[in-house]
Amino acid sequence: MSAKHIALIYTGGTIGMARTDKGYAPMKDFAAVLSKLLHPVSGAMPRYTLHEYATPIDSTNAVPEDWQRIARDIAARYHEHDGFVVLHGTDTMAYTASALSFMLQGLRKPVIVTGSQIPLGEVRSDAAQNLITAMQLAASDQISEVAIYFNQRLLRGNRATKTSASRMQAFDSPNYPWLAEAGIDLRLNASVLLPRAAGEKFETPAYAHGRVLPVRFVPGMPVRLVQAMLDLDPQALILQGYGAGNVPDRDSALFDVLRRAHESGVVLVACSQSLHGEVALGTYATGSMLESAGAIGAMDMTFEAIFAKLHHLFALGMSAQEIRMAFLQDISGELAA
Ligand code: ASN
Repeated sequence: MSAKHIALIYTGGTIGMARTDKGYAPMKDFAAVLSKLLHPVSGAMPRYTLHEYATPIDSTNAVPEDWQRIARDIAARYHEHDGFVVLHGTDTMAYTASALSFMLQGLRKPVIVTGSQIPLGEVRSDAAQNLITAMQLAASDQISEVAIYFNQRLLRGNRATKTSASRMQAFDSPNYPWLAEAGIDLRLNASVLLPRAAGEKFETPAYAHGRVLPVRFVPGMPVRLVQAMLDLDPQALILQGYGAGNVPDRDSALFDVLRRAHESGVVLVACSQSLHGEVALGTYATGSMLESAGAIGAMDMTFEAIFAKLHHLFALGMSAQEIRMAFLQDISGELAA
């Protein structure tokens, strides 16, 4: 029997849902279903304490304040437990995992986020396997970071993205190697894990929402759409361009709008619609235009990490100028330094 004691934080998601007339919705007796599932294997598992949210949510409904709540709940229990499993919906799991990695810096214990594609009680559910392995990983002495465990893969949380709505293999980390593979053995890829920090540095400032807005470019998109976004008074725009981060430069209207936004203090971040690779704004004239407008390239960060990192830096009260500098510094392994 493992002497480890982990905390299971149940926030919602398909893993804890059951069928209703309107489709899957959070089930009522999650704790009982969980203990029935785990009882037969308890000898091989760490001890756990369940912390069940009173109103579990479909993660589609999550807002940045929910990320902050989870981080604060982990921080409050940090010294009582050897590791943490966060049960969460898959839809926005990568956003939450990214945000947790920025709030819970310098972790010296594992925080494993998991969920499932099919609810716990359904036939062919992936919930039990994901949960059981996540719990074992949460008892590991070698992991000191926020990671997503899903269908035999352990991925860095702030490098992961949901790549499939229907496959059991719902997540990947296109710009970073998997941290572990769970086949017959649990094989950790030690060389790519975050080294254990000298000490924790938790920052859980009050997160706001609605001020970091995405603009996804499509061929022929009117510049007025970008202006309409700016009229919503954002603190930052994430410009999802093509390939290396390119956006159209055929006429100067887009440049003028972006330059004005930059001068008025909006943080402009350029990223790519491509899942793999990194932003290089100097490669094409269409990318250089963004640089001259004042945008910064998001290097090889995922969209989810960019979004969460901007929320984090704004919540810390930084100015636009400070954020432009801090954004390109690595916090928790989210970018290639
Ligand atoms: N809509 C669900 C959620 O994100 C999807 C899932 O968990 N598989 O909560």
